[in-house]
Amino acid sequence: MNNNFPENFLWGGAVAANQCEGAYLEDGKGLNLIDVVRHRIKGEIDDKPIEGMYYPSHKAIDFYHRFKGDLALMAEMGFKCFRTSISWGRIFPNGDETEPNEKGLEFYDKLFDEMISLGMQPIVTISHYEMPLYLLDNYGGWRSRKLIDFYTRYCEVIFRRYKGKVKYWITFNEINAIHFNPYGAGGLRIKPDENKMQVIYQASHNTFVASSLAIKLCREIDKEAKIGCMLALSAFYPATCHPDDVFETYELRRRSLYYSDVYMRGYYPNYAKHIWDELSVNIKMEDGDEKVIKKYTCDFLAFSYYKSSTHSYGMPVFGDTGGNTGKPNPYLQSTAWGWQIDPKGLRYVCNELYDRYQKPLFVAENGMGNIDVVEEDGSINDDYRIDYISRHLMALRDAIKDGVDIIGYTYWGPIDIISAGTGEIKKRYGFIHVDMDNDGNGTLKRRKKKSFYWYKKVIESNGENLE
Ligand code: BGP
Repeated sequence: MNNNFPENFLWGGAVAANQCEGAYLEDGKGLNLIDVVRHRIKGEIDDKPIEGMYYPSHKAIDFYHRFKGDLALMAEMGFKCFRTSISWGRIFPNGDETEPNEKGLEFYDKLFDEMISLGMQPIVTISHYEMPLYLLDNYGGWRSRKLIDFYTRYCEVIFRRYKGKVKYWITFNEINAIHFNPYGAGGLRIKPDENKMQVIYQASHNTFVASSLAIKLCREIDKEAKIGCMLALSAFYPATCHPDDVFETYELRRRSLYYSDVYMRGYYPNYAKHIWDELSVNIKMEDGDEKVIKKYTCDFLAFSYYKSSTHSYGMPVFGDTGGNTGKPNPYLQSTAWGWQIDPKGLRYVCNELYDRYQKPLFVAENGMGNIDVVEEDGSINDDYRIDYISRHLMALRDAIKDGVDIIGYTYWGPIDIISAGTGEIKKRYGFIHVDMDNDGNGTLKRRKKKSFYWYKKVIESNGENLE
């Protein structure tokens, strides 16, 4: 078979600071919004950490202290890149200071230097479901325009500091997830008597301006670096061919593409006004906002792809990222967490996005969360994960043959980490197992799974060997 992955294809894996680092108050770090979340799926969010309660992010998998060993394992698999995020609260503990925390900056110097010495390109998300808790408590998160100044100050500091080391930046993780995860993606606590959509769309506008100003800074500071956005863009299908299902699915899909349309094209799409009117949203813009958004668009579009969902007419929820809003797809199987496994959907989405923007795409997340069993001899035979990735990579190869420009693939969770959606570690994605349970007990010992050896071969063969 012909090898259709480009020569410099960026093979690797992706994690996020708040899901792996731990060391939640070390070296001057301030509390992050996730540091007061106990069990994410039950929505147990405290005002501040309560003594005796378990908060998964506090220790996570202790990547902060173990990153050298962990990165050595990634290098053993042959990673060409490693995607992680900077914890904003390590650099600006409260978020509104004028001077950064040197110790926090030093940590990422060490981390990026280590990656580079191992031959891995750092791909860095500036805000991955986090901000200093102080910004949420005192400014209301992204509902406040003041965040634009704090965020761009933070960007300027990290762009200057890591110039030449980081060549790929991502401004926000899954920014469209602000609709189903307003707390994590937008730092928003929405009161029951507020127009939720008003808050979300205004906060989104503030992030658009912030992102464009970050792109401006990045281009001024480091001409070599590329900077992009990142969206949750799993596939979204009508549950039937009934025209009502088809059209409403299309409309709901545009609630996500709204974000990439602004980021990639530099202006609000024609259908935006219709959405705002329908939801009684009135966006407050300042002079110059539209100009900035227009002038500084993204170099590439990164996205996460895990599954596909279906939608039936009349189910009024935010669709493509929040799960099925139609009947389960009878042609697909699901993971233990109910995520419908759909490799062809990845090819579909790659084509959909490339047709629309004609700019390079980056598959920044794709992976399978499952319960893994450690056998008596210590082995972990995760054939289901190998099968999942293998089929998704074949679909990606097909998308490349279709003519789509794809620059990289970072498998989500190359090492077991805390789940963003549920706070569990039992939902494991890794090629590397971490000995820890949902309550934080365990030795944290790292162990290679069968998929570790398999992914190594994939990279070695530049995607030729996918069986
Ligand atoms: C994405 C997030 C990640 C992540 C992944 C898997 O939405 O960007 O942070 O964890 O999904 O989700 P989960 O951890 O809920 O299984």
